[in-house]
Amino acid sequence: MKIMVINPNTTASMTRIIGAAARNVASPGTDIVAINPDCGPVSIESHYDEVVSAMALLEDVRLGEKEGVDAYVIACFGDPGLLAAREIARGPVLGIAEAAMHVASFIATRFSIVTTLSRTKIIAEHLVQRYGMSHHCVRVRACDVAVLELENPESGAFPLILEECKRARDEDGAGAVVLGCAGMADIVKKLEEELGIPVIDGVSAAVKLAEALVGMGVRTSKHGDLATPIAKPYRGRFADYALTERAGPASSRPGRRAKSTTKPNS
Ligand code: 2AL
Repeated sequence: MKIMVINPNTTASMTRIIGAAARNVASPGTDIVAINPDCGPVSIESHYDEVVSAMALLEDVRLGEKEGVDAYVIACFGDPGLLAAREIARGPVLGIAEAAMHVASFIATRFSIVTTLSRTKIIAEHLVQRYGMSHHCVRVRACDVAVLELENPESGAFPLILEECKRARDEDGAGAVVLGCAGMADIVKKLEEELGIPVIDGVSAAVKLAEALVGMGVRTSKHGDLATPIAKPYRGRFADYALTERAGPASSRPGRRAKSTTKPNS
């Protein structure tokens, strides 16, 4: 099966981390296509970043539908464009926040989320409510490290994240920690060794859930609000986003996607 893992920000080095995490858990025979768009914010840390990044993300889903992608993972903890992507995809679309929270709820009665900035903490708190996870998520914590600083060895990000994870374990009584940024996917094992409790990375969680859903033969429901959007003209710069009656997504503009880091895992 082919799973498209979309990092909706435009930082290719983060896409490599995300792709590696996805391939690390993918079953033999699962092709992970890890990509990021070439237009949009370099990191996603606000509602505004989320909306702008969702536009390019939806273009990638439209391309994926033409290429026969079986499932999609939106690899940003705000799950930008999740429901819109579900409207235009046949197969399952998983956001890493929703996937991680569900996985954490299976293995612990209470979990805390450790995310990047204080403002993204508020966005994550809204997601907890939207996903019906308020009874499971005891607290959302921020380590006040910007997304791109996660990749900077000089930033001291790891000790700050570890400190918040320890507080989650000791002060919140959390049985598991959910990592609140796709850019943290490469530190899961190191954190687990230090903490001694499960640490859930949404990229891994979403890939395994996507494999399970595709394996079960379930697809995104096209009854109700997730049906293909009603065809209508879009005006001006967004004309190409209009969906055609027959085939759903219209032809996508070529050349908008950043170079794919496709590598079938063996
Ligand atoms: C994220 C993420 O996962 N990727 C990104 O650019 N921003 N989320 C976050 N809470 O910082």
